[in-house]
Amino acid sequence: MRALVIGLRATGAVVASWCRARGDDVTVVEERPGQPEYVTRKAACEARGIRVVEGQPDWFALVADADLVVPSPGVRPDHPVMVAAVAAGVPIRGDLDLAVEAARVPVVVVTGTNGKSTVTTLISAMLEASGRRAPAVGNIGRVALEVVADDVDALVIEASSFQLHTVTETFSPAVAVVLNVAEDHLDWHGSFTAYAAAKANAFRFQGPHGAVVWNQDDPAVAELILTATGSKIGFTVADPGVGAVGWRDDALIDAAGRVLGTWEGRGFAPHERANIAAATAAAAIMGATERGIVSAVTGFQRLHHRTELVGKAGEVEYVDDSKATNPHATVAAVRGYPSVVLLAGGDSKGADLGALGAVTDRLRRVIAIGDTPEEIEEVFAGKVGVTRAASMCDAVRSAAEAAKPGDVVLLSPACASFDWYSSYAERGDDFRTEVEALIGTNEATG
Ligand code: UMA
Ligand code: ADP
Repeated sequence: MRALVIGLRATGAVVASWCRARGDDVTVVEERPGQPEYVTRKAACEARGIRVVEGQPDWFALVADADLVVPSPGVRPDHPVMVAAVAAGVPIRGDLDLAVEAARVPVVVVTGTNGKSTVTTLISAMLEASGRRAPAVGNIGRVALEVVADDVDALVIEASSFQLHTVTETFSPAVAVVLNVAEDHLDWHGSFTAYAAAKANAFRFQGPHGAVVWNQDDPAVAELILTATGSKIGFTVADPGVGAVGWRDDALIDAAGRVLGTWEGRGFAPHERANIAAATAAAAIMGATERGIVSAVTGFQRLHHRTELVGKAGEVEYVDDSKATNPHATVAAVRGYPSVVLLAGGDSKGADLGALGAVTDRLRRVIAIGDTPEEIEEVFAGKVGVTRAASMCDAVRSAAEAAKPGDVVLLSPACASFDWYSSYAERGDDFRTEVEALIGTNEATG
């Protein structure tokens, strides 16, 4: 097999070595050499007999010499290599497609616009607490192919829409979890229909033996799973019907109608209840014990940059939700608090920020960050006052001035960070730094 791998970063490096190890003749192309640790990755590839091509090659010639094209997740569908492969009839398979086929243990695939990392982590924790080795891999950070040969009992894979775009009919996870579907990555997929279709690939090839865990509270998910061929297990933040997982007040109810546990006073936000119910449904199908599930829910911690408390001054809390890179995530975050000063804005990736209008009743003021504050001003015109910020320092100071006792100052931008930062993590770290500078590190939490 002659494999053509595109991109030499986290995914490309693992895919190229994996293909080489099974005996493929491998070429890997990196269009932007010079990324951190690129030289090391290139040397490791060449030491294994992998050919490395840099810059802009003749894509049609490379594809003509290939039996398989494996793009990194970031390679767009309209990239010349994709166009050339489709034209030449050369199969395109993403890293997750190869990993799920190669896996020797049952696989859970978690997808959705928001909550993937949280739910992937929770399912893994529930299974591990039940005595099963079930690492969390995929878009969450660890390339799935790197662990397919490990001695584990299950794989819990976070799948992005980019990765699901490039799967084929062998992609048949035991469980597919569909958390929610809302506008995101439209600049990449071209339309909401194409984005939703990529999400549906999580269960598209499952057949009758697979199971789909789906969000009963999300009409877009309900519509999407109409085409699912496996069994369907719903989850909800409300009292579940027969066969679904949900909540009765603070009690988590399993698909058999039993109370698994009660978390009174824990203050889970509505979207966290959804995430916990989804993870419970998936973990139970995979053989998690009731004790394992309960112990993981009790130990649940918000992940870094996901509605994470970073400071408190007087009666005002400062919360970092920098991972909210689309309006759906920001709406969920705001609904977790009664009164919010919101820091929002950045690169909207083609999404309609108008969805933020759904939470105006909880917003005391909005501080617009990023290069396109006019997009934020337009959403809230005549509803909530907006202050433009020239920097994160400026934004945090304006937010502190606007906040009243009991308010939450929430960084939940609804946008990608790339106009001001290199990543959402850098944006969240900058917010924390500015909060600490403002209120003093002694009072900052975390
Ligand atoms: N490249 C090209 N040509 C292209 C596109 C990329 O040569 O057309 C090169 C880049 O220069 C880079 C390499 O390909 O050197 C690949 O970079 P990449 O960022 O696409 O991918 P990886 O480093 O392999 O990381 C990917 C995911 N990145 C993306 O989806 C953009 C990581 O998710 C993931 O953790 C990792 O695989 C392991 O599975 C990141 C992400 O931002 C965290 N995901 C998006 C999200 O969560 O919203 C989807
Ligand atoms: P993903 O991996 O899909 O990006 P994360 O768990 O990293 O999901 O959370 C991303 C953002 O979405 C965070 O801002 C978080 O507060 C928010 N979020 C988490 N779960 C949900 C959910 N079920 N619905 C809406 N927003 C959510």
